[in-house]
Amino acid sequence: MENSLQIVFATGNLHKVHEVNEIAKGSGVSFILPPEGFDPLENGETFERNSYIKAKEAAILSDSISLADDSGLCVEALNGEPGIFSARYDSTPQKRIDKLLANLAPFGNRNAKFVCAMTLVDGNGEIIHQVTAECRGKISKVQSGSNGFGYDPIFIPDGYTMTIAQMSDELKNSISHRGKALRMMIEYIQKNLI
Ligand code: ITT
Repeated sequence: MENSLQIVFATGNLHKVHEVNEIAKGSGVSFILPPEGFDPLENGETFERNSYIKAKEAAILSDSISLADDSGLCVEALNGEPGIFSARYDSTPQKRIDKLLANLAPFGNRNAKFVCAMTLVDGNGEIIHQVTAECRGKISKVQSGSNGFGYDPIFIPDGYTMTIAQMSDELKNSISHRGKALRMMIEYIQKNLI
């Protein structure tokens, strides 16, 4: 591609980097990991704030345009939990799934949504653009599938009868919170930055 832009993707989660590079294929935008030492203190109270904190830390470390994703699963009957604490709900991915299924067991309402906030900052950590997207669905009674990561084995998106972990990467990326957010962000980047 004639015009292209490499952006630091401010995360320690390799699944996210893999997904965003798949989603961005052919767009002229690609993503690389932040430099060593990237260890932001995610003490914001919203997905938007935490994505800004991560993007800013990566930009200052790398002196380069950076994008961060802060995401999580919000369960209606649990008043939006685990929400911004999705990665910290318990000590391992399997324990987090078990805890969520146990906490939700007494409830008939299994509605939930994945949320993804993305913040793009310049090399000084100043915000260039911010987007938020959702993927709505339900929490399954039992886990199934092994693709993806995190809570994918217990999330059934609206309009489907399988969990995200039973989907191909392509299908997940076409409907996911991260796919929707990144496509909006890439549209902005293509119009304004390359
Ligand atoms: P970074 O902060 O380094 O980016 P992280 O995994 O800690 O990595 P977050 O703080 O944004 O990222 O927490 C996101 C958590 O929400 C993630 O660890 C999963 O538990 C869950 N999550 C987010 N997106 C998901 C997805 O597409 N599929 C399944 N679970 C997801």
